[in-house]
Amino acid sequence: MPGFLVAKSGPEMVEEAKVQNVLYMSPEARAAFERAVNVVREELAELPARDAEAFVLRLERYWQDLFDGLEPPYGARGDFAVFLERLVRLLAARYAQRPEDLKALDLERNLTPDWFQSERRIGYVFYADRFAGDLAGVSERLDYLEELGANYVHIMPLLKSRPAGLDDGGYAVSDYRKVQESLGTMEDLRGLCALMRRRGMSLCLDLVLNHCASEHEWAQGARRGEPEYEEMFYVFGDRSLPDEYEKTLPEVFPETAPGNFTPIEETGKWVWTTFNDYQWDLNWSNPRVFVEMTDVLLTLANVGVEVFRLDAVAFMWKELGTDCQNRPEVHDLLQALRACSRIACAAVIHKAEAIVGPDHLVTYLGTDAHHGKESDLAYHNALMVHLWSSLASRDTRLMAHALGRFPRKPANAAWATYARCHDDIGWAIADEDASAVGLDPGAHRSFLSDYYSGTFIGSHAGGAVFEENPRTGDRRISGTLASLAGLELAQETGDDVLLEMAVRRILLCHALIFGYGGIPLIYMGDELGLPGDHAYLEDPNHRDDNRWMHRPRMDWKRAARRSSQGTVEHAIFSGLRTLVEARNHTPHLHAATGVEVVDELHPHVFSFVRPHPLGPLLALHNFTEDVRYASLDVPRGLGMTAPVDRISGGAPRIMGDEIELSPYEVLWLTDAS
Ligand code: OTU
Repeated sequence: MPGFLVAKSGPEMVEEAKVQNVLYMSPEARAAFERAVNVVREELAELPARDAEAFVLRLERYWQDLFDGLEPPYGARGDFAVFLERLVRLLAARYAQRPEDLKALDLERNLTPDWFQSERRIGYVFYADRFAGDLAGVSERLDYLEELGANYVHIMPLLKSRPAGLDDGGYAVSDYRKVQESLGTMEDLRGLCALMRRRGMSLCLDLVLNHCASEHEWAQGARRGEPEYEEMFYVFGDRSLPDEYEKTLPEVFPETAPGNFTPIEETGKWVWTTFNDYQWDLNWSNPRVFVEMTDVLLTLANVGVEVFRLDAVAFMWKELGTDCQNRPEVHDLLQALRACSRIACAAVIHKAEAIVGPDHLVTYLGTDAHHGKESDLAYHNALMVHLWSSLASRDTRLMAHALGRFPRKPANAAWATYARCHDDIGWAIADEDASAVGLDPGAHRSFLSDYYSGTFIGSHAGGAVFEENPRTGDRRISGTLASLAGLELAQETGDDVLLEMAVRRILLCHALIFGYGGIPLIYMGDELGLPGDHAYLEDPNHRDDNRWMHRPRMDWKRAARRSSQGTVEHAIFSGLRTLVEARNHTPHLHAATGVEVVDELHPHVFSFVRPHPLGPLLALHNFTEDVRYASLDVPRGLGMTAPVDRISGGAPRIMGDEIELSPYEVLWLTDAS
């Protein structure tokens, strides 16, 4: 065995080694590792020696991460060693079953660990049924994705969900080992993954690990009152503890699913349900849950899934007297889970779905001891929120202030940037950020809700309020990109100027998420300005959840217009294509390059620098429908003597000492000299 143990000593050296990711093993971890290796050798005896050795190397490389992640939540248990052994056997067994082509991919990804940070990685997100009918239909639409430039493909929840209609868009999974029948089979999924892989596309799949459906076999066992299944959830004999917890718990769906606990009809007990009453929170303090979900993850990885979107991770650990979100143990568990993937299916990466306040967001990419070890990707919720805030106020000072003081992310991780998603928009703006630029935080959030639900006079937006919470005053917002950007209103009223501005706004949204760093996610239909879907009101399973208004069906007739000049579809689609081309040829936009917000340049032009060894890139975004002039001092200060805009390929328009920006124009300036 290669001697990886670093020859350093003393507690400071150890701390340094841990933070620097240098291979270090504590004596406890080393002892456990020696035991694990014996188990592994036994389990992998049938494999070619080189394969077994590769596994052992990965096990050694990630052992400390795994150990450090599992020790805090489970280390005090008497059965910790037994649990570790069970987990290691599982990792080895799933690795042994991993198909040859995926093992080759593991190697390729080990050689190119920054594959997902590349400026050439572009995401597209859709529901299989709404986009193409089913998985077979999706495989026939891969040309469309390729035409758009997408190579990171997130297909919304597609595993078997609860039978009776209401399933939260697939986020109530009743069987993690089956594909929803109406979409196809596990074999179809395997085939689709292989097809995509050949085209250089990676499939991202949701892994809903905070909860499962009330119809899942584990939940069924709990309903029968069987202790081993009850222990996989948070089950209470009466309301006393739930009432204690409720004192500090927020509500995610206050209108449609108030409270956080649901009675179990069969036993008269209570079960924790953060989301809907049919979504039972899994009890991650029980190591069996960890083993079961890891098994699910590795099994799906062996089918060919490359990216797991870990749903609602912020809620995975509960502690009385807290809001039961973002607990330290969540980060331990996520680090351990990622170590499992790195060991058994090295190609796989994890994306944390934690739609949390700005102070917590970056912790999901790993901070402090978790630095660089937690999730490879996380949604940049704050960027999305400030994008809409600045578009409404036509003022970028709050955005520049908030993003300017945003903590740095680890260099080996990346944001998933997006302008909107399948969920609502919650105004996650820190009070102190709003106050710092002279805004009343509550009043500003309230303005944004008025603006995007279209009640603010002069608003061009046509969204709707989602799950109003009278207790907190929160009014989250639903709506398609087209409706929030004013395209729907422009088309309804035949207002050409509004139409032009809306198209420009849509392109600005995309330019921002393309330039800021990380994988930009295009939500299906936004590449064509597809309007919202109001038919959801006629579907009894959807009508109480207006997020369905922004989950439309693909309109392939409209899509066909993308090649007809003069249509809105052409304007947006070709505008996006231009951005894709520009991005593909701009190495400055690799996610390992930092982002430095330029705070003082202009109150209406959001600007940032991507400092790169090739020279800086300066991105300017005019957030208004007026022509704006930004001082040349900033590009000059960056040493640019002959700035060129990488989007248009031409020189920017210079007026005296200023750069002219047309309404909603975006420039990516680098120096051509
Ligand atoms: C996620 O949502 C999913 O994206 C939603 O579609 C599901 O309804 C939900 O989980 C339950 O599975 O948990 O960490 O504004 O952003 O519910 C954040 C609320 C989540 C959503 C939130 C989110």
